[in-house]
Amino acid sequence: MAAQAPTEALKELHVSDTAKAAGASGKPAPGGKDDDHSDDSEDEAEENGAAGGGEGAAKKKKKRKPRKKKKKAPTSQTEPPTVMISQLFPNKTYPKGEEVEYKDENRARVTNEEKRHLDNLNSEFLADYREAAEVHRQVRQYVQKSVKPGQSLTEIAETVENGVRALTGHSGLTEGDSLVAGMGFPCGLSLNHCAAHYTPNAGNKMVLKQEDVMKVDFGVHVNGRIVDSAFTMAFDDKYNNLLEAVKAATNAGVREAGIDARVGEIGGVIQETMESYEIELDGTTYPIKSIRNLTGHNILPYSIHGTKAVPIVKSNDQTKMEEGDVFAIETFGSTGNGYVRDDMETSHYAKRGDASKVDLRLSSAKSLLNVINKNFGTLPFCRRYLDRLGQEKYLLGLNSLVQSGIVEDYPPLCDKKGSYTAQFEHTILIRPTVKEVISRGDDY
Ligand code: HZT
Ligand code: MN
Ligand code: MN
Repeated sequence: MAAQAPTEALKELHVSDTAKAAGASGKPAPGGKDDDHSDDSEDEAEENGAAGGGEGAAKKKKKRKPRKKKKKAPTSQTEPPTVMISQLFPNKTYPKGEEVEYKDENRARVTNEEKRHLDNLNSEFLADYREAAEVHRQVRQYVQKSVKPGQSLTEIAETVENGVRALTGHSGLTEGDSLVAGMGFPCGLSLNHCAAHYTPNAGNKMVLKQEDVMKVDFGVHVNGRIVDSAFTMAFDDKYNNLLEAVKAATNAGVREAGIDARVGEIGGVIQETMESYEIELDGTTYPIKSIRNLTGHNILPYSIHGTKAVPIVKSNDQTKMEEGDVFAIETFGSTGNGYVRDDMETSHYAKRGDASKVDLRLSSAKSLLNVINKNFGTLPFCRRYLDRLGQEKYLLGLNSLVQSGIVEDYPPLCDKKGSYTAQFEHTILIRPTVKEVISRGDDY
């Protein structure tokens, strides 16, 4: 049962179109900027009375107090996105994801009243996941509309990150603020043969090209509830089959997921779907392979991956999905080897959840660990996030934390040079009564 796309529901709330939205007045969103002057014409029309005022009518022009302008709360999103989602959806009633009934009888527990009751008790964190998912949809909608070849990867990453910070209402510039809500992990912008975990470090001058295939993978969290979702952008139709294969494979994985589903079997269905596609590029036909050493994963509060993996090739892994689990279902297709290795400079890092207390000798490592604890906890971060907090010359300390096993590095993962990779990813909640594809949108 397909639910309405949440962004469609949002449109119904809008009183103005997107062009007007750019000038919508309202209180400045904390962490977002306010368009203070663009709505004046509308306000004036209201205050002066749009009708009447004909020739000869005694015009008593109401004097407007120059300092106190009555401002309405914004009712629609701007471009670029700046309006907090909590302002667009009052009372914490955020759009649901796609709710899917469980397939098999033993996975369907819709008749159990007790289960329903239990599920309702979870509405607190459900609202957090739904808010994070709506932030993801609105930010990616703007990315899909506005990102063009010629832009730098830094500019694209900042578009995503500024959007997420504004829409969650947390700039992350004061101590502890990014732990309340904001980026769930850095915005990955991996090109062509690189599949994952590439984001520019400071000084990176890479520019997106017309022929590039870009994976846009970012996380949004609200109170530690992380929505992990990704899509692939290409500007040349010749890549259509690659993108379609991976989109279909991810949807197959989402379809197969459920209470008691075995992850190894899900991998088999994903692989079957993926590898039923091929692609012709400049006269050569390539099979599309599932990247066999990449997987989906479960998600825990403030922890982007738990211990459960969801393979994207057939496997003997008998691990079952369980009620209450949250999974990132992600699949990667490739025209190359279907196997990735670490390549290029690392940008992504995260403090390990099981990090034992080590007596650090290096003072730069000690002070950097304090910054990490206060700002990210166990949430992944990238070097640019340290730069924006004013940190300098932290590389020695950072490498030392990696060497000590306190911080894990996540280098970019790339297939063979000259190949192309694509990715689509959704976060799903294995609720007792239904599976909720929390990040589903009208785009993918
Ligand atoms: C690690 C670091 C990050 C998790 C998957 C992923 C992006 O490849 C178990 C299975 C963000 C995410 C992750 F900064 N990784 N999803 N989206 N990357 S993973 C992994 O390391 S661990 C897969
Ligand atoms: Mn992801
Ligand atoms: Mn993921």
